[in-house]
Amino acid sequence: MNNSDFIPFKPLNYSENETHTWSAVNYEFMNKRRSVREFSDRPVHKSVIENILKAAATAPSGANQQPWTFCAISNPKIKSEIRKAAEEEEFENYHGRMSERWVKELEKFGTDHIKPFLEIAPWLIVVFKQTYGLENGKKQQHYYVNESVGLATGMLISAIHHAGLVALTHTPSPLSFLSKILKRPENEKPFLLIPIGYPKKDVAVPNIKRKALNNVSVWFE
Ligand code: IYR
Repeated sequence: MNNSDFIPFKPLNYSENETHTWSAVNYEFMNKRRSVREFSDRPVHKSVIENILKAAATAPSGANQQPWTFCAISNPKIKSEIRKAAEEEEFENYHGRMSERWVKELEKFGTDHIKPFLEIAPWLIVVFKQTYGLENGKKQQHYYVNESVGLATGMLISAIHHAGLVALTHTPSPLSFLSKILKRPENEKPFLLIPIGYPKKDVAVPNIKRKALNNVSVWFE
């Protein structure tokens, strides 16, 4: 390998027992994460959001290009604008753009086109994918953009859960209104809209089950 700058990697060096314990502890912890649609308006300090975004931005990415931009919004006027635009799109979705079957499948989640959480949650994070780079005004090809940004978003929702907060990976569609409201450059496309905060007191979540391991894995030993 030429022109490489390598540094020592510091492994965690767990014992077999520790590896087992931590894998189990983490599973129990991750299994407590749920998407929440009703938020408290309790504020979350900016430093918490900064830490969460720093954690997300440690995700692996194609050629380490880190092709993501996270917009963190607490400004009430911008949140209202986003809510208004999202509800306009979602109205069309629930009244014709989604198939009847799709709307029926969503019934168990109790969703509709009205999205108060976009104003109530103290923070909205909009994840943008950079379809290409624009450093020093020069276009740079990006690789595996969806995979990279999907990984970063997974780590983002895990970081939110670690902080004891809740989130919704929200998908108003199409998302292009976010580029306009947030005035993002042409190389960035909106990927997901994620309200973050504390859950509303005594909030209930749909009684859904995770698929069993043997339904989601195939083993070749
Ligand atoms: N984007 C709409 C509809 C929706 C679609 C799916 I698939 C969901 O899992 C949940 C909602 C909305 O946000 O209401």
